[in-house]
Amino acid sequence: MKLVIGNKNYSSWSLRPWLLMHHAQLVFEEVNISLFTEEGASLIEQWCPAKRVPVLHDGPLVLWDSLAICEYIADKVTRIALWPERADERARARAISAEMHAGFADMRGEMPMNCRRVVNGFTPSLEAQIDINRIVQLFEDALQQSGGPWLFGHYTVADAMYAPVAARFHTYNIKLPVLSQVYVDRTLDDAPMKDWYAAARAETAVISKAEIPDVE
Ligand SMILES: N[C@@H](CCC(=O)N[C@@H](CS)C(=O)NCC(=O)O)C(=O)O
Repeated sequence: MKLVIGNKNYSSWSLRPWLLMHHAQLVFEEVNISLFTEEGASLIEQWCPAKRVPVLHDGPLVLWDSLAICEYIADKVTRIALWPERADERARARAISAEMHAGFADMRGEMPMNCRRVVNGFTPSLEAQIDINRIVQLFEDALQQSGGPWLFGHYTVADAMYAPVAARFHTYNIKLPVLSQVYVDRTLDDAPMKDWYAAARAETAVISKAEIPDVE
């Protein structure tokens, strides 16, 4: 299998299936594309039917879209459960994964993932704060119901979907209630996430629109 991904520092959509595939203990090749460069644009032409990353190539199957890739991996890997076992919990995990996939546009726009940075003095707009509040509510509800350590007890697609949110909360120093903060810390301390961060730190490409200035 080949997973085509963008810059590890910035590409939040790429991070999701990459993490899930590591949790699924799959061996796969990476095709790394430096986004918004000339070379990157020609690689996107070559590898990505929707002109976006991530894309999974598995034999003849070419699968674009982060959530579809996560669903495929969860179907394909049967020895490790990547969705909750109970139908009602699985339905809730799918709902919050879909909510992430389709939503939180204000937070995503204002707080681009940037693993290398901690931005000083950042204050979210009211709209972004509403997104943050909703995410905190769903973290708290899921963690209280499951008892943790992951949203549904063991690691699931939902945790992979929200991993870039944990990265953003860290970068923009968002104050969180205890349960949510413990969950964010666990996400950042997860072994594959640490490997992703190490690779992101080693990258030198800068995407200027994703660089939010510090406020002194
Ligand atoms: N809904 C898509 C979104 C993918 C997406 O927007 N990817 C961004 C990078 S994180 C991208 O490829 N941007 C390249 C471009 O806009 O040219 C998914 O879930 O995979």
